[in-house]
Amino acid sequence: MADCIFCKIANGEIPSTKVYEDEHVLAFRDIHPLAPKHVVIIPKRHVQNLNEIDQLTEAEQLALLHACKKTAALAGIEVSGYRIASNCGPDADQSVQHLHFHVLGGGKLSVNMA
Ligand code: DGP
Repeated sequence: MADCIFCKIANGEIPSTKVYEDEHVLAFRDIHPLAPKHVVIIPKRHVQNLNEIDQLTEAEQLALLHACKKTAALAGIEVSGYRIASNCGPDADQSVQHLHFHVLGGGKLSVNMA
């Protein structure tokens, strides 16, 4: 998508601090962290949000799920704990219209984070 920030991050047009990458997904540090460790995981191919996840292949969907676990391990929070969140649509205040999962951890999380 031409003017999608996360597509630009996925193809290297906008720099990011990469945490994890495979052929289907990219995980990078959130620019406005809401927790001591805050990483965003995206599919490299554009879909708007979870409502469109069927447009991704099963391999891409599985890669997203596995990236959650791998990202938590790489961030060093797999034992202390973490939260996965995905804002979908207006009532959830989804601000970037490219499917993404927030990985939050590194300290006690409040209920309204992400
Ligand atoms: P959401 O509200 O769920 O759509 O979250 C979008 C997140 O994306 C938000 O926490 C900030 C982050 N974000 C937006 N633009 C950029 C960017 O250019 N770089 C990085 N690293 N993160 C961004």
